[in-house]
Amino acid sequence: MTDMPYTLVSFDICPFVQKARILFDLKGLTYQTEYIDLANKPDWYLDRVPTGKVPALLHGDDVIFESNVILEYVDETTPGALLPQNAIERARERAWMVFVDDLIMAQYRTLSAQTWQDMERNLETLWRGFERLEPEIGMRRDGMLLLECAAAPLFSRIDATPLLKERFAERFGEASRIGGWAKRILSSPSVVRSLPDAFADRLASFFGKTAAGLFADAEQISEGRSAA
Ligand SMILES: N[C@@H](CCC(=O)N[C@@H](CS)C(=O)NCC(=O)O)C(=O)O
Repeated sequence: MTDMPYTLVSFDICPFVQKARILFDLKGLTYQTEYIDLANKPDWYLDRVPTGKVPALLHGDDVIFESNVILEYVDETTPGALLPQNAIERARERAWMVFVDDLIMAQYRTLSAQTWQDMERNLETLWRGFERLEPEIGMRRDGMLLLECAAAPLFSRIDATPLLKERFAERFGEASRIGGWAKRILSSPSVVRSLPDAFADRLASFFGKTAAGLFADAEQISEGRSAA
């Protein structure tokens, strides 16, 4: 089963795709990437993937969709399981992965906010989510497990967005659990390799036109603040 080639259907800056890229790298698995245009999805994709979203994993005749399901499938069918053996620990890991998905969506709304107020509201949702995560992080062992793969896209985007980076450092110093966790995740070579070239520029050009000053220079940011 595992000797069949994998194809990951992708969009270059999709956070959900990034999770799968990290896991493939952690496990030393090779795979092909097929990019599709999300604004004009090919018929073959819409026929095979009911949600029409990326990522999807093509493996032999099978199509696996939903990033968390892809992570579990790859983890289960390849050596070196990352998901815990114990049922309750496995359930906790899965539950927090779903929780983190909601934070990815809050971050997307932050980056695509049309107004400063909207940006602030969604950023607060993201920060509160991190605060809820803190006790769980305190109980985790070191290393990259599936929750770290799932959360990494949040920290990659904070790190690549000057305003979010500054705000994150103000709210969660490196001495905090979340700050330390972020640092550990961002320093994983698999996370570094999961990003497309010129990621920060790519992100800025994708969101730049709509983000409420997030990618603008300092002067525009302070104008945004006073207008809020
Ligand atoms: N719950 C899905 C979310 C995937 C998702 O929202 N992907 C976005 C790109 S980052 C997408 O395909 N958007 C296009 C669309 O919704 O039609 C997962 O975890 O795989």
